[in-house]
Amino acid sequence: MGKALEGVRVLDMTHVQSGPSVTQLLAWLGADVVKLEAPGGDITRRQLRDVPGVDSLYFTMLNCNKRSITLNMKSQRGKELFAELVRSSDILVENFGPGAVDRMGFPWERLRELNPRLIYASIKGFGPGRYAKFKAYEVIAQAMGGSMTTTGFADGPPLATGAQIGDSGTGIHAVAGILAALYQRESSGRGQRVQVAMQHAVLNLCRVKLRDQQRLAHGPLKEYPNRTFGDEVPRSGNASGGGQPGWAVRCAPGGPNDYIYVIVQPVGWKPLSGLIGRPELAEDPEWATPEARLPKLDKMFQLIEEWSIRHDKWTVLDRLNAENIPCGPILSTRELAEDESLREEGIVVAVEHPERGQFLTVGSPLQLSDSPVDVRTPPLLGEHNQEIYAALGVSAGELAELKTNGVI
Ligand code: CAO
Repeated sequence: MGKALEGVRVLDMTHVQSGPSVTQLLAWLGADVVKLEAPGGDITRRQLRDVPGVDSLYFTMLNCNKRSITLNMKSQRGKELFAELVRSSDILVENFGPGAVDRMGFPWERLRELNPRLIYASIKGFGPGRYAKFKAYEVIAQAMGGSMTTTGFADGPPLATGAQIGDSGTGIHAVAGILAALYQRESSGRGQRVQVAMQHAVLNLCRVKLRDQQRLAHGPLKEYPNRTFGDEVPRSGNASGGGQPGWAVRCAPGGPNDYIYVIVQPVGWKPLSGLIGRPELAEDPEWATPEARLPKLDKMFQLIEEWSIRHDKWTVLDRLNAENIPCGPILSTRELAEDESLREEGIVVAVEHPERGQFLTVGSPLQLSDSPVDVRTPPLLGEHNQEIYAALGVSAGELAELKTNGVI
């Protein structure tokens, strides 16, 4: 079967996480992704290494299904070869610090001159305003995009979330922009510039918190567990913060991940009150309606916890689901890695790597009926130098010379 992006060529100058997450998804959608690295390689090949001398999991989990070439962009021959690669690519993706590609001698004007059909996508920390020149990492984007201020408990410090919303979250936004540009090129015949800022992407994901910021002007946020409100949205612990109240309640035997997140929809209260052994609360006017429960959500979840703490989270999951009550046990990373259902669904995937052996990765969350994904091992550094440069007309002799001179 073919692939959605078959025939699309991506020149991938990305590194660390945000950029590689973009090109890995494009590769899974069927694009031919050529990762261009400095001769020393993407820094993440060496970061957080678990096996000495072998590409780290940081790298292997973000660079599947790509080919790898090395090229020193600061050498004259490197710039010439790069220009050739740009001519034969549909998409260029990069996430260097601000201005790095311009300093290499390839501002957008030059790139579009080389290839008017090129889609040139960049991820930066920030948009073109006052923060434009700043570098950014995951948690910086969380700090400046509305996530840290709203994560945690009211009496504690702002917290980082484990979900990589600044890096991979931005990456997914960039994929959307790139695919739209590819589609527009069908009618315009022209490529275009796609720019995504990590701060913008995180703020987009924190959209509901900006909603609540405006609601504050009209009084307290009643569905928040907080007792007092100032003029900023407070951190609200594990509250859902949405129209249906939710909380993480403890389960047996009380370990760090023995919790289940429970949402109490209006229809859920009757079966829930029966499950927790308090059937009378279904009819009690003090408890029967969502409005009656709203001022005492903490008490409500305490009642639920008095029941849940007597059972393990899997039993609680079954019992709640039997009553159609939305809930989710807190799954540890070990439980996720071992989850048979996730393996069968192809989202937790075992991949064979030539140097490290088998490793686990997260497969593609995008499932297309006519474009199946097969996750393939990431490339070793420069693994495809020979085939890619030969296709550009570089002879075997010159290739050896380029290697000796540090151009590749
Ligand atoms: N050949 C020669 N030089 C190369 C090269 C190549 N193939 N690829 C990169 N380089 C050079 C760049 O030209 C740049 O040199 P100059 O600064 O002299 O122009 C240099 O490598 C460093 O690039 P950088 O600024 O991207 O790297 P850094 O380690 O200093 O910063 C990061 C890393 C992530 C902070 C920065 O890239 C950034 O802000 N990126 C945008 C935001 C982003 O994606 N962050 C995600 C981080 S993951 O948590």
